[in-house]
Amino acid sequence: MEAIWIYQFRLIVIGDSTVGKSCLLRRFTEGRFTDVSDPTVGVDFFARLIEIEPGKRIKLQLWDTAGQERFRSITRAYYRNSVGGLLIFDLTNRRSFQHLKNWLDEAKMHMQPYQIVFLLVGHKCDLTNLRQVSREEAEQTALAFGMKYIETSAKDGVNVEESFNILTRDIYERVRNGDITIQEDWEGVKSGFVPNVVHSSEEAVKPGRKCPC
Ligand SMILES: Nc1nc2c(ncn2[C@@H]2O[C@H](COP(=O)(O)OP(=O)(O)OP(=O)(O)O)[C@@H](O)[C@H]2O)c(=O)[nH]1
Ligand SMILES: [Mg+2]
Repeated sequence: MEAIWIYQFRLIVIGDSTVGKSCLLRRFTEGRFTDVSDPTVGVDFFARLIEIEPGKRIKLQLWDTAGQERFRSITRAYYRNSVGGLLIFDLTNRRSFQHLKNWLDEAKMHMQPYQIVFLLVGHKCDLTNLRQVSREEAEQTALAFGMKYIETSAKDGVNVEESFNILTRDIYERVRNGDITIQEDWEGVKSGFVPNVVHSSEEAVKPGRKCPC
């Protein structure tokens, strides 16, 4: 029997305000982009299924956090139950790149005793003329953090699918090889939902036959 989804992963999206977290999530879950996007208040929730192998789907629960400092006490509660995260900066805003280490330290402090698999994302790659961080520099930072790196644009739809796919596949591999285990008091990974078994035609009551009950 084919499962509707074999695992559910909870992912958190973090980074400075205005780097484009909500737009990236909206593009991924709703396939649209808007130039006007209100700052997130506290935490928003998105969800999507992705197919990891033919017939095998993973449900992603996506927590979109506010980058603004005043919401930090709310957002930090979401690290502990996340298995993966997108650590995002804006390629046209050097300060958002310089703040990455602070975001990572904050995550490490609040995810204990669990681990989060992160992907570093350089966002707004469509704004090539305004770029303030080179690909090489970002790749070196990702290496130092022990993460993969990708450049995305919600506006042009560049690498949006790929970023979530890379992170989901990384987590999936770690679940399969036992590096990440499902635990009762942790929401990071849940095992799948399988619909009720449908009786085969042989088991079904045939017309004219006596009811087995
Ligand atoms: N050019 C360009 N602009 C983008 C892109 N993604 C987002 N933006 C713009 O960046 C601004 C901020 O986007 P948001 O997604 O609201 O930023 P955020 O990171 O969610 O901000 P907070 O919720 O305050 O943490 C908006 O004006 C978006 O239109 C992109 O890929 N390219
Ligand atoms: Mg937002």
